[in-house]
Amino acid sequence: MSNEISALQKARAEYQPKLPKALRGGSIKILLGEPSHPETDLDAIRNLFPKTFGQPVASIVEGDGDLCDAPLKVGVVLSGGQAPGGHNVIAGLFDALKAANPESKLYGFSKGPGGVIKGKYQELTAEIIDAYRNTGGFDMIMSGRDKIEKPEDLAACKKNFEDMSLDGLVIIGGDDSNTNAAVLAEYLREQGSKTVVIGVPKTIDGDMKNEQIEASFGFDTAAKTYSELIGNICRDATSAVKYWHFIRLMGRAASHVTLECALQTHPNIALISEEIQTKGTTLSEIVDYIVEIVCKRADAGKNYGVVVVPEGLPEFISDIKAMIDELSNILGKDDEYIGSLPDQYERLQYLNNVLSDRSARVYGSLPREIQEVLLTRDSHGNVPLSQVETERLLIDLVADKIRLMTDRGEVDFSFSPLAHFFGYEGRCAAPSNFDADYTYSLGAAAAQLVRAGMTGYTVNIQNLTSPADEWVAGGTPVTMMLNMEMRKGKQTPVIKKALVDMEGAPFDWFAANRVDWALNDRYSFPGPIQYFGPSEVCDKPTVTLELESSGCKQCG
Ligand code: FBP
Repeated sequence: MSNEISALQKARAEYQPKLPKALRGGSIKILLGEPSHPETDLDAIRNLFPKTFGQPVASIVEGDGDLCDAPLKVGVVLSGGQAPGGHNVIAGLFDALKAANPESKLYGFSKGPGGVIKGKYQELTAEIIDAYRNTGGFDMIMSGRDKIEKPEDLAACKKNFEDMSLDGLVIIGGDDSNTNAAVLAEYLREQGSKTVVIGVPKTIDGDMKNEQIEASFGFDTAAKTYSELIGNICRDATSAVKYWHFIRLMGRAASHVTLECALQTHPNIALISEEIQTKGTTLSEIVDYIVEIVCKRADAGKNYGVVVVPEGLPEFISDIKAMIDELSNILGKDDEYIGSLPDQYERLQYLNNVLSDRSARVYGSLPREIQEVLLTRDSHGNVPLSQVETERLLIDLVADKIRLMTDRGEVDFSFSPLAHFFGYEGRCAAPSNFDADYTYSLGAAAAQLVRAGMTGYTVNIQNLTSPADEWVAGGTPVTMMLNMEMRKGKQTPVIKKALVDMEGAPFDWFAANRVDWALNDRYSFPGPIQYFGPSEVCDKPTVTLELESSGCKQCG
């Protein structure tokens, strides 16, 4: 690493992540359960994944198994957005491979799946690994958002793996990247390749979770980092007593990050996209709700407050969602033509003709910058929501309404809003103890699945609210988590994103408290992540994870 090492980095390099008992060095075996199947779209998924469909769920336990002890060559790649703990997955993988056989080699593919396709890699030595232990970021080998999907990409990967004599590839990524892992695993098995493919659940968004995967890594650290900042802003709000802070939080479609930060800090308003979708709330109703609270607080002499907004919100407001879906279908067919139009005016003219009247009206009513972002998709077909400035849109609409009410003599106070976006600030934070331990364990478990020659699996670590000692590692067949969704106008197999469960304990706890938080100042100040000190401070998991495992005692 070229940069000078900070005092914290130096001390943190010494931290030895905790591991579940079964992964702590003794002999290991893999227990296999019943054949698995996805919850829906069984036939479609079986047809697309004939070689890897139906594989059993696996548990890694202590005992004498026949895992490979010969030297292995394994590749690793980081895919998609950064998430704290990625380096520790690699360190856990490295240490476990070397412990099984010191002659084993680990190769890091650079800049994401694109590096796998191009065959760009370097051997990861102990010296490289040691420099990145317990650090945030993905800078050891960097990341990228390419997708291994075209037949020529799959063939290029196979050839590279043959040239390297690679036994396994570990793909560290979110739902889309783990889906990609399944596609590659299926292809390689069908081609008779020896290379197995294992996925690791990564994303700060917290939306890659299900019965098998309790949490994606990085969510804990990112949510704690944002919560520290929100807490600081709450304190500033009550000190200056003159600003309304509108804070948009990263997290893509799901509102897990926003909900977790609300549970940690108790802002006056938190919008949860999933609730807005369930209730069919319109944009103007959201604005009315915010204005009502702003006015009530002004009546009580509190001309300040804090609003948190999930970045995925636009996709959950019924009229905007319908318009985005229509746009996705149109882009699936006419992407190149729309891209070739000289300016936004021309694009608007064209879209006016092809969108339904309602969607054309909604699209036309949005600010130009948002219109332009809505015409782009990433390689997985997602709208790049982190670029949509929803907090500013809400500020404009709320300010307009308060201005109107002031003109009519209905209210008389000044509304001074400030906009913030917290996203990239949290994705590369030094991993919390939880994420440092969790990711190191995920890496160690991935090594065991590769040693067992398993393919098309995502690593899982369960029982996460208990001490690491009691965590249980295993593997979940990716095909078990798939469903068919429309992407770029085409039915595509993808891992189902976990949205906030409206019946779940985290949402219940929030819903039971939000009226109190809206009008009274119940802010909570979590402060910065602590790496040294009492376990109840340093090892605490997220409120979401705690409530999901213990239920909502406070809600009655
Ligand atoms: P992943 O789904 O790849 O983990 O990405 C997470 C995320 O941070 C989202 O919350 C955000 O919308 C997106 O990445 C931003 O993408 P980019 O890094 O390409 O700007």
